[in-house]
Amino acid sequence: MYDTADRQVRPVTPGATATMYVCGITPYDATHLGHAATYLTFDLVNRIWRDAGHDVHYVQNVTDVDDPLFERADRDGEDWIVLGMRETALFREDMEALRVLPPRDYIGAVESIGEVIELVEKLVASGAAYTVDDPEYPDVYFRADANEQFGYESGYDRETMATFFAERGGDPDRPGKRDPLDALVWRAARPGEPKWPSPFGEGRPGWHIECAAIALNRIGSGFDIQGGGSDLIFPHHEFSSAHAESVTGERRFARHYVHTGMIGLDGEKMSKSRGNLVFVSKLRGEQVDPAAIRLGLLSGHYRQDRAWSDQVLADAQERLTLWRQAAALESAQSAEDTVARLRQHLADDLDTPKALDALDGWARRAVDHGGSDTGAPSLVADAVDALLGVDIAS
Ligand code: 5CA
Ligand code: ZN
Repeated sequence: MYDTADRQVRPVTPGATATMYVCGITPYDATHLGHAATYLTFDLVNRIWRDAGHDVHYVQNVTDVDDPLFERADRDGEDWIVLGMRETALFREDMEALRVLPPRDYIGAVESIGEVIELVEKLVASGAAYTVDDPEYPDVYFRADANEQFGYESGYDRETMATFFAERGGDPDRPGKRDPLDALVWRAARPGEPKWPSPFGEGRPGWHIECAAIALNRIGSGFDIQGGGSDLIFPHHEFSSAHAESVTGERRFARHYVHTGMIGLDGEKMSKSRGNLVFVSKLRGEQVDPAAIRLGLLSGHYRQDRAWSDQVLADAQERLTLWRQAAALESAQSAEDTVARLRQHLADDLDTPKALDALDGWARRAVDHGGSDTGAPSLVADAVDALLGVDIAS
């Protein structure tokens, strides 16, 4: 897999139990195809590991305490907890429809406040975090310079960091910070905001610390893969790693940092702020086969920013029909080679375009020319089911 930190493709080498943490949704709206593409990517990792005989400990969070939830709940006159619960339930239904294997631990921020507080206490005790001098709102910040290796994950220079920090939830202009890049780990309660008691006063967790705490307490330091979209490279993954490394004293939180490209529509990244969303639940409502959504999203390489379109879906539907036709045959040409190639391509940084091509080749030939191997159609169907998560058996 390509590792963002080392900027190269290198082997993932898990032990008997492979470990992965993937950043989950912020549940204030329905799951769109960008989210889906990211979780499908890590679902392939999960499936490849299982196919190779590993036990997999997969952890995912839900950012169910955050500004977008409060804003949406306010707008709609709803309880933010109820909003988060409903959207999380819809997300899980969408993932189930797409046949994404569920994580072993699925943990909300609401459930992990105690863990966050413990982690912040350690950071404060070691001097890695400090309280700003503001009696009204004594927020706690993590020092960007707490670890000497800071910056290794993104590899960004200071200017690029400053840009992304400001764009992606950071607060460079907050008075009282020692460095504009210092990251919020505990936010003192503002009027009307949800709050929990803590040794640093009532408040709520910052964002990066949530993922640091949830991962650290379940799969520890040095786990195999930290995953998410490329929009999480900085500041989110840089800081969640830095928080964790600061308490463990180890230089590297995750062994691989894996980031997916952004799915776009009409030339722009699919995002709630742009409003150009295609929801998984909407497509399901229109009776689109989830297997076609899945194949459409897997038809491009996961690291590539790429566009969703009606054509992508139509091509996927056509492919699915061909594969199902082939899988329904009494017999076909032998398929051991095809299955071996499927495994090889997936093992090569999840090269799904080549994997799908190999299957197209087998299916086209099977349908056009047939063959005498009676086990081949079900062999392919089983492999496609297990490795790609697509059910083509009739
Ligand atoms: N709750 C945080 C992570 S801790 C969060 O980023 N939530 S999210 O709902 O905004 O995004 C969930 C996941 O979907 C993240 O990994 C994000 O990188 C990914 N994502 C968001 N938009 C897209 C997109 N257009 N294409 C691909 N992945 C996307
Ligand atoms: Zn996260």
